[in-house]
Amino acid sequence: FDSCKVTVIYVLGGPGAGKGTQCARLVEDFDFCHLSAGDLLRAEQHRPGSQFGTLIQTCIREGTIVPMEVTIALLENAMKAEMRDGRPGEGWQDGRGRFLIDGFPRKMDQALKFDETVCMASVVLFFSTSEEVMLKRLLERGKTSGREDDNVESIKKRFRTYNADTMPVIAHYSLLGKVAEVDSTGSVEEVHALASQVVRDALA
Ligand code: UP5
Ligand code: MG
Repeated sequence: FDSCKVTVIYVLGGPGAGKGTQCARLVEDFDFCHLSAGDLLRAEQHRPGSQFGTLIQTCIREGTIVPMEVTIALLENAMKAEMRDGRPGEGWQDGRGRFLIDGFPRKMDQALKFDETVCMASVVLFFSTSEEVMLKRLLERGKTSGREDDNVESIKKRFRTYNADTMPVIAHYSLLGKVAEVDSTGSVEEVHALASQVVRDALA
C-alpha cells in the first residue's frame, strides 16, 4: 500500500503500562484501527498450520522478542487488509488509514526496518509508570487472563527485555522529537484524558 496514505501512531510502554486498555479507549473517540503486535502474534501462535507457533510461544513465555520478520509481516498484512476492507469509523478516514500500533517496535532492528519499508510513525505515544505498578496490574490480570506470560517469572523477564531492548527505541524516537510521554499511573480515565490530547495534537 501507499505509505503516504496512512497515519501511524506507535504506542509503547512497559508490560502492563496500559497500552491495550488505552488503545481500546482511543478508538472509541477517534477513527483508528488498533493493531496490537502481541495480539497478532498470539493469534498466529494458535492458527492451525502456522509454522511459527512454537517459536512464538517460547518467545512470549520467555519475554524475548520474536524475530522481526514474523511480526512485521503480520502487521503489514493486517494494515493491507484494513486498507482494502476497512470502512470509515474503523480506522479509515478521508481516504487515509489511521493506525494505532500497540507494543511495536520494541527493538531497534524492528524500528529501523518498519520505518524504512512500511512507514514512519508521526508520533510515539509512550505510557510510563513504575515496575511496581505494572507488576501489580499484571499479577491481577493473570488471575483470569490465561496469558502464559502473566506470572512472576515471565513478568521479570519481560521487564528485562523492555529495559534492554525497548528503552533504546524510545530514546531513538525521542532524539527525533517524536515521543509524547504520558504518565499512566493514574486511573484509566485520567490516563485517557492525557492520551487523547496527544492524539488530538498528532492529528491537528
Ligand atoms: N490496567 C490498565 N490500565 C490501568 C489503570 N490506569 N489503572 C488500573 N489498572 C489498569 O493493562 C494491563 C492490566 O492493567 C489490565 O488488567 C488492565 O485492566 C489494567 P493492558 O492495557 O493490557 O497493558 P499493556 O501495556 O497492553 O500490557 P501487555 O501485557 O499487553 O504488555 P506487553 O507489552 O508485555 O505485551 P504484548 O502483548 O505487547 O507482548 C507480549 C509478548 O509478545 C512480548 O513479551 C514479546 O514476547 C512478544 N512480542 C514480540 O516478540 N514482538 C512484538 O513486536 C510485540 C510483542
Ligand atoms: Mg497489550
